[in-house]
Amino acid sequence: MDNTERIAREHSDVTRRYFLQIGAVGAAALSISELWAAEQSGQTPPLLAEAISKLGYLTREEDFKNYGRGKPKPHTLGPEKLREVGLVRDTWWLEVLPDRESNSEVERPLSRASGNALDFAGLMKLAETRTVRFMSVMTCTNGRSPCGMGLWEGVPMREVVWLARPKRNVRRAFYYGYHNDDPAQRFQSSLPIGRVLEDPPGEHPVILCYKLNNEWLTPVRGGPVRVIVPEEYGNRSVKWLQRIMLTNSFKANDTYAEWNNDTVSHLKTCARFIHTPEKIKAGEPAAITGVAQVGMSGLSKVQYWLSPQGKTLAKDDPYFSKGQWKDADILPPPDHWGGGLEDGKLPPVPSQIDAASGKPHEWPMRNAFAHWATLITAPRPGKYDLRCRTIDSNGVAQPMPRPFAKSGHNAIQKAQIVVEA
Ligand SMILES: Nc1nc2c(c(=O)[nH]1)N[C@H]1C(S)=C(S)[C@@H](COP(=O)(O)O)O[C@H]1N2
Ligand SMILES: [Mo]
Repeated sequence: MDNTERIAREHSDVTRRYFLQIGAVGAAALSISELWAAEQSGQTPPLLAEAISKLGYLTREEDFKNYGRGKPKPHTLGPEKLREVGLVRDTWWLEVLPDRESNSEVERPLSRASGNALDFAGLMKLAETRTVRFMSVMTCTNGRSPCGMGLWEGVPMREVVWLARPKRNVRRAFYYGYHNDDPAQRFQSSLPIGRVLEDPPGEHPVILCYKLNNEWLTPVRGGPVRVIVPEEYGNRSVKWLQRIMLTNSFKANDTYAEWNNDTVSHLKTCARFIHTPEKIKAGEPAAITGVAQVGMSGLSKVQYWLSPQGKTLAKDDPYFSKGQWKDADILPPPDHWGGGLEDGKLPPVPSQIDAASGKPHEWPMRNAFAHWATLITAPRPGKYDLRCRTIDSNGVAQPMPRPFAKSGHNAIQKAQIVVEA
C-alpha cells in the first residue's frame, strides 16, 4: 500500500462515504465549503461533521514509514541486547561532550566516564517543568509522501546542553544514536547552536523526544529518545540518541550530506493525492482527496488540473504555470485527531491548540499537513492527467519542480484517470 494511502486509511474511507452521500442528496454540484456553510446553518444532514469527526489526522505509530538504518537495525535487537546497549528507558544514557577535534570549551561535560551522563530519570526530572508537545510531520528528503504526522513530546535539547555548561567556541551541535558499536554505521546530524538555543517566533523547539501520540516512543520510532527538529526533513531527527557533541566546526557534518543530500532544507509546501478514481463517467462528479504539507512558505491554496492526455502542453512551461488550475477545498481541523489517541482526544498542546475551544490557534498548521478534497467532472470520455499543486502563503506555486532534487522531493504529482461514456 502506498504510504499516503496508509496514512489516510480511515480518512479516505470516510471521505468516500461522505462523497457518496452528497451524491445521494443531489448536492454534488456544491463545493465542499458551500456544503459546510449549509451544514453549519442546519440545511443539510450532518454528513460532514461525521466525516470530519472520524478523520485520522495523526498517523498511528505502526503506520509510520520507517527509515532507521543499521545492520542489524537497532530496533530489531532482542530485549536483552536493547537493555545492554542502553536502548530501554531503564538503561538509557546520553552524553553531552565537547568535540575533541575542535577547541570547544565545556565546563561540565555529561559523560559516562565521569558517571554524570544523563539518564532517563534525569530527563523526566527536566520534563516536569520543561516538557513540550507539538504536532509536526515527518518527511524524508527523498520520499514522495510524508512518513507520518505525529504528536511529539519531549524536552528542548537546549535544557540538556545547558546542563553541560558550554563556555567558549561552540558554533554547532552534532548528535548521533546507537550504531552497533561500528563507526561506519553511525547516523549523524547537526544544527547551528543558535537553532538549539532559541526558536523563531511561532516555531517549536528542537526536542529530545520520548513520546509519540502520547505513548512512550517505541524502539522502531527511535526510542527511548530521539531528536525531533520540527521544521526540517527527517534526517535531522536522529533516532536512538546517545551523544550530543558541541563543536566549533562551522560545517554540517551530517551523514545525509555525505549521501548527496541538502541537509539544511526546510520542509517544502506541496500537495499529494490520497484517493483518485481510476475510472469515472463523463459528466458525473467524482471525489478526489489528498494531503498538503505546509512547509516553510506556508499554504494558502490547493489546486488541481485535469487535462486530456495527448494534448500538447505549453512549451517552456516546466512549472505548468499555464495549466487550467482550479481550487480544491482545504479541510478544516478534525474533532477527532486519530493516531490511536483515546477517543481521538489530544492531551494539552498549548502551543497549537486553544485549551478552551479545543481548536487550533491557526489552520492549517505550519510544518504539519492538512487534508484537502474536491469534486471533479470531465465532460468527454477519454484518458486524462490529473495534477495537484499548492499555492504557498506568498502566492507562489509549489512544489517548484527543479532539475536538481535532494533538498526535499519536489515534483508535481500526476494521476491518470479514464473517463468513460
Ligand atoms: N539513528 C538513525 N536515525 C535516523 C535515521 C537513521 O537511519 N538512523 N534516518 C533518518 C531519516 S533519513 C528519516 S527520514 C527519519 C525517519 O523517521 P521515522 O523512521 O520515524 O519515520 O529518521 C531519521 N533518523
Ligand atoms: Mo530520510
